[in-house]
Amino acid sequence: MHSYKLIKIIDAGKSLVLQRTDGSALRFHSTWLRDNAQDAKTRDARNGQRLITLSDIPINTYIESASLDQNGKNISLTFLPELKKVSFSTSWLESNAYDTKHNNINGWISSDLKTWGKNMSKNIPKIDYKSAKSDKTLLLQWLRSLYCYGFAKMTGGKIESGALIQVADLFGYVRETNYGKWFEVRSKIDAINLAYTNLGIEPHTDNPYRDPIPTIQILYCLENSAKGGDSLVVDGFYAAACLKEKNPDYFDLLTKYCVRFEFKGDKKTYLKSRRPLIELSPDGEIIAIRFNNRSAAPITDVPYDAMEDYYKAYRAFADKVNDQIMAVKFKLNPGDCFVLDNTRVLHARTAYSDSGTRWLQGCYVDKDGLLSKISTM
Ligand code: NM2
Ligand code: OGA
Ligand code: ZN
Repeated sequence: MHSYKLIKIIDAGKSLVLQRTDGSALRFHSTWLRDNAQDAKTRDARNGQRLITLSDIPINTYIESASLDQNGKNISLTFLPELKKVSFSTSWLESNAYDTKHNNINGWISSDLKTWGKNMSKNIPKIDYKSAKSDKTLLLQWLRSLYCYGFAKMTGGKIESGALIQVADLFGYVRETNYGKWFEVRSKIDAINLAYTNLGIEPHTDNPYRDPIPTIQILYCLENSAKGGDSLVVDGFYAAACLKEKNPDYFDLLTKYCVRFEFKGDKKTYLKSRRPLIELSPDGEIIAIRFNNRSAAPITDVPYDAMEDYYKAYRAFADKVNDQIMAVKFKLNPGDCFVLDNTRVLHARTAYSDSGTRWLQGCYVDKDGLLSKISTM
């Protein structure tokens, strides 16, 4: 926390400088300050929602006078032509400052997240269902890990159909899709999706053909006596970061061009999307990975002259994602489940035998609910 000693109006009232005791400073524009005023006429005190619109702020708004109180904790401003008086705490200004270093190198990852490879096998974030239900502190810790690593396990849940919904209820709301509120993952004759066979499935994210994609996935085990059928998870952000490190040109290609994903299920289902394999925000943050060989449609968004390199990049990323060193592997027991951030973490399973049984149930949950739960707990 910095301390503040001086406030100065510059640019004929169009901006304000807040001078720190250490010599550094933060600048704010008059329009920005006016728009973010926190008085009862500008913001609703109960829900924090803004009561004014931009057109309520005069286009020529400027700061006529500014003062900092004795202990440097609050500033008071007067805006003209409204003749509006507004105050801010310097701590609020500091935590909302934008006159700071901006990170806009392509491929940065939020500092809230920790990336991982196989080494995470020894300390997978874990909780048992009973503690999650009864101990708020442990639940919060587990939810934070789920957010930070994009993956966490839960053990000791009920061994009954639909129990996964009780896990979803701990932190969010189920996203219903054409697969239902939840879906049965077991080997079926005439499977409408390869997930419903006993074939191995390489690391993938679910439903990239959907827009928006499902953000959280729960895979819950009810039976697992078959031979094989191990589960694997891979941190897609880490895989992308490794690719960028080793071959930045490949990384750029996968972020720059869209691919198409498609899925035709039953007669009523034909889903399509167009997005890059590695999605960046406009300022270069890695925000989502989409990777699913089974539902990738022909690539038509890469120009002829770039296609050969694009495939090289795609292959390099696939090799990374399939590299043993990336994967955390485990076998689920009945009553166990894992939860993952489907915008980031890929999952896979090894093939399994016809002898014995394997029965998982899966569902999707929205990630905004998880973040809201963490913020309000
Ligand atoms: N299931 C299990 O995205 C996919 O098509 C993977 C999804 C069918 C809901 C499988
Ligand atoms: C899925 C899937 C993995 C498994 O249902 O989406 O990838 O372990 N299943 O069966
Ligand atoms: Zn899947």
